[in-house]
This record gives sequence, C-alpha cells and structure tokens, in this order.
Amino acid sequence: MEDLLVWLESQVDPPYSLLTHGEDLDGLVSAGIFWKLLEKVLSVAFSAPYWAIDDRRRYDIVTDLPPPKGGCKLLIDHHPSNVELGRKRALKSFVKPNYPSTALLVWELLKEEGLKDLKPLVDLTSEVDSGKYDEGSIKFTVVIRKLFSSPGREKALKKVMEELIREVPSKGEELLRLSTVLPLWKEIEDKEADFLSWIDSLSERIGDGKDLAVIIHVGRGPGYLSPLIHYKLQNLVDLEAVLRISDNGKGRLSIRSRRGSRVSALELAAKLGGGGHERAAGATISPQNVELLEKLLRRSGLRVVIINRSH
Ligand SMILES: [Mn+2]
Repeated sequence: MEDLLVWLESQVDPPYSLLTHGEDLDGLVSAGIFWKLLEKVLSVAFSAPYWAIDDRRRYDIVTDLPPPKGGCKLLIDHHPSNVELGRKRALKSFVKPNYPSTALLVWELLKEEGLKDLKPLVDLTSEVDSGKYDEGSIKFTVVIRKLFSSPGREKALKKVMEELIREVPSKGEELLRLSTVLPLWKEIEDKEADFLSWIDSLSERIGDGKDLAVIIHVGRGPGYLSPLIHYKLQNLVDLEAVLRISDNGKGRLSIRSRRGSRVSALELAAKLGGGGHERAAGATISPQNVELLEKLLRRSGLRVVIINRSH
C-alpha cells in the first residue's frame, strides 16, 4: 500500500487539521496515533457523529466519525453507516465495518516503526469499542463523556489523548488510573452519588430479560452516565435504550442490543433516522416520539418496559 502520509503531503501543506470522535477511547486513540507521528504539525479537534455529519468546515483527516459536509482529504472509520458518505465526501476513504476499532485500522494503515509500542493500547481499544467493558474502562468512558460535554473540552481531551499515547495503558484499570482521568472519576462519584445508586438499583427491577426491551428515560440527567447504564443492563435484556433530553430539548437515544435480539440496536436506530453499529447505535428523536419507539419495539415482538428517573 502506498504511504498515506506521503499522499497526504502531496495533497496539502502541513499543518494538518484532524477531526476525531471525542466521546470515547477509539476516537482518542485514533487521533493519538496520528499525533504521535505528526505532533508538531497536527491540530486535533473533537466532535461527535451527530455534529460531524452537518459540519460545514473542511478537515484534512477525519477519524471514527462520519465525514463532514465540508468534506475531508482522508477518512478512516469503521461505522457501516459511513461507507456511502465516505465515497461522496472524502477524497480517500477507508471505512471498514469489519474492524473492531478505528484505532486498529489507523494503526495498520500507517504501519510505522515508531507505532509498534502502541499495539497493546490499540488491542484494548478494539475490545472496548466492541462493547467489552470492565469496571475500569466503563468509568474511563464516563469521564471522557463528561469532559466532552464540558466547556474546556478541546484542551482536556487533548491532555487525555497525549497521556494515553505516552503511558500506553493495556487494561481497563490502567485507563481509569491515568492522572488526567482518576481525579475526575472521584469527583463524579461524589457529585452524582444519588444517580449512581439509582443506576445500581436498575438491575433488580428487571426480571427475565428474554424478548424484553427497556427504555430508561433519564430526563435531563447527565448524559455522560449513559455508558454506565448500558454497562449494568446490556447483558440482562435483549435491548435497552437510554433516552435523554438534551439542552436544546431534543431527545437523544442511545441503544444497545444483545446478540439474538428480535431487533438489533442498528435496525431500530435506522428506523428512527440514526445509525451506528449492529449492537450499539443511536438516534435523535423528539420526546413526543417515545410512543413511536414503543410501537416499533412491540411490532418486532419485544415486551417493553419504561423506567423513568424523576428528579
Ligand atoms: Mn469506533
């Protein structure tokens, strides 16, 4: 394969702009791999799929996201919903849904000597991005989500990205122990003690989860705790969806499904105009549309339970 960085240089003079997914480990590590090679000539910005898809700016490199409306030179991603968009909006597009993480794809495409040390982190990223969380990696993810929704997002996430590449954690507990992460988790434990114990109580309310879909309506509760709800429920029911009302009044739906579920997370998300992976997907719905969501689930043969978190 031709050298991607040589190709990039033939297209545009450095410094390069890179847009990556700022809500999870995969986005941070994907950008971090480029950063390790191009540190001095790379500016990294963090975004989310639902913003990137409408972003009118142009970027040189985009990782783990849909290509923006403004286009990009190079797209590297693994979300099936971005294969077509990549062809239209990116000059060179590598969207490979069979990859467990974008980070692995980036690492393999760049294949540089100086990147060998990063392999354990890349493997950990593939596990986490396939939904294989443990207590450490799920808490890490919660902290990243919180940073992503904070005003100091760009600076804070860049620091985490740099520490990831410097320290090369290879286990969930090592992710949590990073100096840019652990103090923030402790803060969350303090501040959100009530919400955290409510999340812990959810599993007791759910009986046999076969053919059961649970919708967890958290209202305007902190969205960064959704990954923790998924972690606690994912293996108990066939499908679970966390519905959160964002600051602009829109409903954000984050969906997970078990293997063998009558409807997969992606199928449900697609019906609502969203996208993602087979068993982890998301969509935006207006809060009045919860009924439609319920109907879709029932029509697929699932029982539906709705749990509200009242504030
Ligand atoms: Mn990913």
